[in-house]
Parts: sequence; C-alpha cells; structure tokens
Amino acid sequence: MGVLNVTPDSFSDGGRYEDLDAAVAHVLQMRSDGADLIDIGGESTRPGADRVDAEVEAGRVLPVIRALAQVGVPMSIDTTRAEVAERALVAGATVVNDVSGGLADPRMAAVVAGAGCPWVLMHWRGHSRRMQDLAEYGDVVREVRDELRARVDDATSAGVDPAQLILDPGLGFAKRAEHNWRLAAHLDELMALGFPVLIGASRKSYLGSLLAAPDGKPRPADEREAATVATSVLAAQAGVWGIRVHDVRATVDALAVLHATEAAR
Ligand code: PMM
Repeated sequence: MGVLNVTPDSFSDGGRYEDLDAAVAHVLQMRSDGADLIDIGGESTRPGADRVDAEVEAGRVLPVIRALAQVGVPMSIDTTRAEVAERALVAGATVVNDVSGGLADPRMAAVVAGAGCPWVLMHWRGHSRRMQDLAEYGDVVREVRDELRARVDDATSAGVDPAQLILDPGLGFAKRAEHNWRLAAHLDELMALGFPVLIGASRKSYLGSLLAAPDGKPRPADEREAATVATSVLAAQAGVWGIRVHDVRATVDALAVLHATEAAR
C-alpha cells in the first residue's frame, strides 16, 4: 500500500502533493514501483495535529480520487469520517481505511456495510491532539488485540461482513516507542484473531528515536528509509497481508529479495 497524503501538514510527506498533477504523477510512480493499493488521506493524523472540517478534507481528496479512478488506480480512502468515506467510495475508492477502527464516527459501519467494501480497522484510542496521553498499557499486545476484537464485534453487529475486515495495530497511535516495538514483534498474536493484518511503520517517529544522533536528536523522517524497509521485511516474514509505506520501490525491492530467498529454500 503506497501512501498519498493530500495535506499541508502530514509528518513525512505533508505539503508535497496538494497540486493535482503532482499527486497523480506520484501515484503513477508508486504504481509502477509495485504498489497494489494507494491510500489517499486528506487529514493529518500526526500526534498533536488539529482536525480539519469534513468539507476541507473531502475537497482535498475527492479531485485526486476522481482523477486516479479514471486511470484505474485501486484506492483506499484514509478517513475517520463516514461522510468523507461515502463520497470517496462514490468517486472511485474501493476500500475504507479508518484509523479509528469505527470509533470516531458512529455512521461509518453503516456506510461500509452499505457499500460492501473492505474496511481497515486500526487500533485507536482518540484523536491526534490527545492520543499520546492515552498511551498507557499493562500488556500492550493483549490490550490492542482485545480492543481490535471489540471493533470487529461492533462492525459485524452493525451488519459488516467479517470477510471484509482487515486489522491494523496502529503503530504510533496512542503508543510510545516501546509499545510499537512490542506490537511489531508480536504480529502473530494479532493474526491469531483470524483476519488479514495491515501494518504502517513507514518513517514513524519510533524509528527516528531508534536512529537518534548521539546528542539525542531523532533522525529526520526522510532519513528513516532503511529502517522502514527492515520493518517491511520483518512484517512480511511474519505473514501480514499488507504494508503501508511512502517509498514503495524500496519496500517492493526488499520483498523481492525475501520472496526469492523463500522460493529457494
Ligand atoms: N498511519 C498513518 C495514517 N494512516 N492507516 C493505517 N491503516 N495504518 C497506519 O499505521 C496509518 C494509517 C500515519 O502516517 P502518515 O502521516 O504517513 O500517513
């Protein structure tokens, strides 16, 4: 899954793809680099980010989705709002990627059930402005798994087909570095719930902390690619369904190495 953030303030690619032509060109490059699905987002979810209006969010993503649908690009809409999801599905997206796992908007389940489309339920505890205050866990793997199971129960009770659900541990969302590492190391426990798992580690701040300079300054987001690729290989080895990344080529190349090695065993 290649990422396209049509936002002025996302943490790693914010501000780059607000222009329609630049956004389309970047997506076509990600497709030729090997992305199966492009995730389009119009609201930044970086820690501390303020929310934007639904109209602003829709106004950012819909023109891009319409343009990409015309050239047959498979897309997910990265939104927590039912209204934006609904309009994005009409415009040509085919998957809903909801970082709130259905918690942010009570109408989301009905929209997804009505569309009959795949729905990524990510682990989430609150909106970006306050989410890092909610990063309190006893056993993070167990709690994330249980909270995701509750999201699945809510979704299926609302009429969503369980075969359309994909789960995501939500690295960086209400999680400190040690929580992200524990989750990345125990993906098998999430997969044991019986659903496909998506993982998004690309360029996230826990990688910047891992690679910090001797003075403690985190490695900048655009210099975390090798670490991102390592997370992709490890997640693929663990058996995830999907990997959400900004630099598609680097991850696809690394996965080609992994698959060639596995085929030679
Ligand atoms: N991370 C971000 C945004 N959307 N969606 C899913 N399913 N999983 C994630 O980990 C995820 C996401 C934040 O990263 P960005 O600002 O680079 O888009």
